[in-house]
Amino acid sequence: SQNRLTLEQFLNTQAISHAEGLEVIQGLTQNPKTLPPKYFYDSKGSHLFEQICQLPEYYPTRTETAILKQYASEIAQLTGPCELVELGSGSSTKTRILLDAYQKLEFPLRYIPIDVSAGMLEDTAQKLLTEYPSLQVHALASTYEVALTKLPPTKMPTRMLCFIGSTLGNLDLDECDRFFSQVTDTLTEGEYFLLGVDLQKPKEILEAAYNDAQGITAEFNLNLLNHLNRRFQANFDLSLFEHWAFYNEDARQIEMHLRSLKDQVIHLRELQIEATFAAGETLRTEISRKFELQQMQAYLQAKGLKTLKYWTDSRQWFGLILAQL
Ligand code: AVJ
Repeated sequence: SQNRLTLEQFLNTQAISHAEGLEVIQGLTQNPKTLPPKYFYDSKGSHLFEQICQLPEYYPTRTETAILKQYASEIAQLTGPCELVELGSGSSTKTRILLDAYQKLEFPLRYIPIDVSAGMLEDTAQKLLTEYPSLQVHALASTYEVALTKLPPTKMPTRMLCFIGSTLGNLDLDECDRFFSQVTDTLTEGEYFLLGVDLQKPKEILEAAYNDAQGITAEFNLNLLNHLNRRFQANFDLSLFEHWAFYNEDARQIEMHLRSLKDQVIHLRELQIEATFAAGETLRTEISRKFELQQMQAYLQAKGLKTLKYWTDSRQWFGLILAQL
């Protein structure tokens, strides 16, 4: 299977480490403190996220999976043979549903998974190669911003860029605008974009999904501090912070924060900075925006991506949109 796998790493280059160092300094010294959610996904964080996807309260994965199972063959028929490029591929569990559909139509299979967790990326790629004997994988260990500038040349008639799992919800409006500019610069006319988005729904359902009874989401949130400790030689004590997640109804977004339980000063040796937390002060680790299908289509349209078809579940909890540049 060796010649069917290419793995490229764009994470620990000097330029990227430098940029991320600046990003963390900025995030921890500003008021309010925030960090991008990509820092959740060290290898432990990626595994905790896989556990989150199985939680009874966490409906998005289950709901999107059901939509994909129902409509994957329709998607494959609409696009015809194409390369699947996926941003934030993780364990590629939902992608297998798409691969199965393309395989069933006897289309050649080529997959370009992109993920910030290099360990998860490589393990997943190896598994996929044994599960799909004709599959070619070109994996990129990278953030999606960098990956979009480093995509390998297309080897098939067309491409579909998959951004499923409502990862888009992690981006604020400015980041979203910049992201779509990059997407439309990267794709060529006629290529496809598959988007999965979590939809607006009552607050109680949303808040339960981010405050699970088993405390896995809390562990996932707190693990970001472990990641920072290792990566930047910091001294966060996880027992001195608590998980806090709520639905901000005005902004239509879940917010996840880590709240300091006391006044404390954190040292980040690698960055040569100190971050001061007052008791009760929070570090926002993630926003997870909740969308409206019509609005999202109008937004995509304004970005030059026209919706070919969209699908949802019977409760309209999650949406899947197939668009074309
Ligand atoms: C992977 C960004 C879609 O926002 O629901 C799950 C991440 N955070 N539980 C989400 C997450 C807390 C997830 N996304």
